[in-house]
Amino acid sequence: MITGVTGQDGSYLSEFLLEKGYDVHGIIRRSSVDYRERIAHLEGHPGFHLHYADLGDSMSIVKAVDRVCPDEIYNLAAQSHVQVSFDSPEFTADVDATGVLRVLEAVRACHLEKTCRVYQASTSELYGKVEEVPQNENTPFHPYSPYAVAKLYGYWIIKEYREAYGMYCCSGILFNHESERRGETFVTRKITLAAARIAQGRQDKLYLGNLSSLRDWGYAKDYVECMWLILQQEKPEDFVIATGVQHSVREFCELAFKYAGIGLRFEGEGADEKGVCIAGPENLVGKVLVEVSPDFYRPTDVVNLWGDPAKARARLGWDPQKTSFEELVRLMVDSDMRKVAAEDAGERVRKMNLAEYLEKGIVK
Ligand code: NAP
Ligand code: F7E
Repeated sequence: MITGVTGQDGSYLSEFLLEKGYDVHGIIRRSSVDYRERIAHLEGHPGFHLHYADLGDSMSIVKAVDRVCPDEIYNLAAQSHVQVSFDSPEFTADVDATGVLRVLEAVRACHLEKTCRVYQASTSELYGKVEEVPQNENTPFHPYSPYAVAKLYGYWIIKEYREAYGMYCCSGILFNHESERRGETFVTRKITLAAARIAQGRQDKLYLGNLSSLRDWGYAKDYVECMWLILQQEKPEDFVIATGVQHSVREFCELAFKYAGIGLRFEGEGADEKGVCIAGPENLVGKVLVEVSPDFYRPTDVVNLWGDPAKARARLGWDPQKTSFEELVRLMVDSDMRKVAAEDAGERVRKMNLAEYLEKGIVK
């Protein structure tokens, strides 16, 4: 069972488990618009099933767990946007903290605590205002946003149920992982989409917040394998999952624009820093393409995340360098270049259709 199946990780994990021959039961919540594009290609697969439930509604979770009787639960559902957690702290706490408790209690209510293993999507945000660099499983936590504080509860309640009830439940402390399916308001995807749009003349400028923030960015497709590996160990334990390589938002931006065919040079400091086009299409050279907008600053920002994946490498046999930073940026930019080009083609078709409809008097 996967909660958060419609999200970036849920969609990759579903593919991974289906390939292993699992029956996958995904939890979805009702929405007035269709947000299932990440899993649309899986619907209809004989091993793929969907159930309505909500992490804020304990009865719905109990009913889903009772119906499915899962061997493994991957609890990926969350309000996962750190900046949004400052605007909706209570909702974030309900889903990201109490939601974890609801999943654990559902397992107990269905008497599955001896047979059902639970994976909890913990996060490097727990290290927050970091107390050491790089961070490993023994680094003290210092959460620095409502999101991180909620996730800290999730981490501890998983540990508590492991010790109190002997349940096989553990946390993967995952550092940032990105992909072509990353939500469009996370910084990496915001950058790759903007680079593709600017390169194709569809956007003038990109506004970002803290360019100096440092992250350890990996590829989501590589990370879902670790979620599974963590649940296959003899004893339940927590693991840090990271690449062990750190880059700034500024570096991500330079590389993404380079892969989109645009040379960028950053000039100035703080809120006055700007990314100027120094190479690429003639009409762009000399123009400011990236600017800082304090709207994207956070009340407290986590600025130095760098993971030490030694335990995962040694104990899970996992390769943290499977996809390099350069490959990650390249595949995200390539995907967005195609996406933006397809949007163009779609718009051309719509315009052609409109012209035809106008001609035939179907629309006025
Ligand atoms: P994501 O793309 O934002 O997906 C979040 C998922 O949670 C979506 O399927 C969403 O459903 C679902 N969800 C939200 N609120 C819910 C609720 N009340 N009830 C049921 N489902 C709900 O996140 P992601 O990047 O895949 O991350 C997966 C998990 O890993 C999250 O818990 C996140 O906090 C954690 N994490 C992520 C990273 C990262 O870098 N990606 C790193 C560390 C930890 P809708 O589609 O309906 O909104
Ligand atoms: O920000 C800075 C921002 O929103 C990264 C989630 O998956 O990973 C993710 O959380 C950094 C921050 O991810 C913009 O201030 C600058 O320092 O892409 P992000 P995040 O906050 O690290 C962790 C591990 C999770 O667990 C979360 O679920 O980039 N930044 N300018 C910006 N960030 C955004 N979003 N937008 C900007 O314009």
